[in-house]
Amino acid sequence: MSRLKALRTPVFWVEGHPGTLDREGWKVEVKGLCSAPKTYSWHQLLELPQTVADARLTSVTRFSVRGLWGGVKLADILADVKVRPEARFVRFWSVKRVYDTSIPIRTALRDRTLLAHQFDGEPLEEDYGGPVRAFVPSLWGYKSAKSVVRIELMDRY
Ligand SMILES: Nc1nc2c(c(=O)[nH]1)N[C@H]1C(S)=C(S)[C@@H](COP(=O)(O)O)O[C@H]1N2
Ligand SMILES: [Mo]
Repeated sequence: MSRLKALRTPVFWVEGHPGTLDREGWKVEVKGLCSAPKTYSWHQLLELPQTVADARLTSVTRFSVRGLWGGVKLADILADVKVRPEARFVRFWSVKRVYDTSIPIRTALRDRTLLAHQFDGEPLEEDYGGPVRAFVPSLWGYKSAKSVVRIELMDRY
């Protein structure tokens, strides 16, 4: 059993649980205000520098969970796609593209803002936003979009 499951943290999917997702076939498209837009395959994401953030996901519903969130710094991805100076917000789109949420670029560039695919060294399961989710510990949990398929760089909210 994964540690998140053992902790029995609440599982939120306002758009409905996505079911089983294809980890190996996962793709994350990065587009918008950048000079080198790119679609990352699962393996390309794993080839980027990996990091671990000891941090807490905190929901407005009064639960929080702290652990070692593993993944890629969003800052590294933004540098890789050559984010343009006029980009001011980063918008995440979840699988099925019903759930989307945006964060300011300065928050996106923080050290512990990740595209996360692990918790305490274990792969994230679908319940918790696997294969890969946004993890933004400096903002409320609803900004940490689960099962991200697209990241859009925008000049306004
Ligand atoms: N796609 C999607 N992502 C989402 C949500 C959601 O409903 N759908 N809920 C958000 C909210 S409100 C919180 S608190 C966290 C909860 O993460 P968890 O479901 O892994 O506990 O996910 C966020 N990401
Ligand atoms: Mo939440």
